[in-house]
Amino acid sequence: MLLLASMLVALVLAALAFAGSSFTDPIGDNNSAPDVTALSLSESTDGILTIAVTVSNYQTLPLSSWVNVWFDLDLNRRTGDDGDEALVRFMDNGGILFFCWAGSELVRRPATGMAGSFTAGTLTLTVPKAALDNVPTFAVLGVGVRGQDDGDGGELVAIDLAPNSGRARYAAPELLSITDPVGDQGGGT
Ligand SMILES: [Ca+2]
Ligand SMILES: [Ca+2]
Repeated sequence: MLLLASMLVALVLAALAFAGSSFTDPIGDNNSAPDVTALSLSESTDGILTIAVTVSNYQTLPLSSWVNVWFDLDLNRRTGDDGDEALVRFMDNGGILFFCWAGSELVRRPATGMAGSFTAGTLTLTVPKAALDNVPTFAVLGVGVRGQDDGDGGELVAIDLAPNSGRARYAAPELLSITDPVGDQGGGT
């Protein structure tokens, strides 16, 4: 396992090194976070939330990037992890990680019933409302994240927040739709 892990790290580092020395990359921006430009959230009558996050700078998620969707389920910034009680994370490999507040920290839970895909610059996530305690009103934050494997769970390199500050409030069954500026993602070129 250790050997496999170190081989993977070596592969990732090699990929990063290669990307960093490439001048033919048409995107040309190897450290940029996904530049979020829109986030929407709607709900179907069968209790499924559909969340769409549009990104301007990537058609597919590059290695070591992910999208976090944070939920402040009690509309209280003083409770939860920096205010939030749930986190749905869509990974560069298409996987979904789900975390819930357990009184003192976020803990990972099965992403039961959740699905996601990132195509043509848009992430579409479906999340059963039951996973969010069926609360009718909550606040949401979408974050495009670029990370780097530091051998200890990764570190953040750059992020882009939508909305830029605070959270966007959702009240069922209204459609929530917000926009975020183009080109305000962090990360060097
Ligand atoms: Ca943006
Ligand atoms: Ca809270």
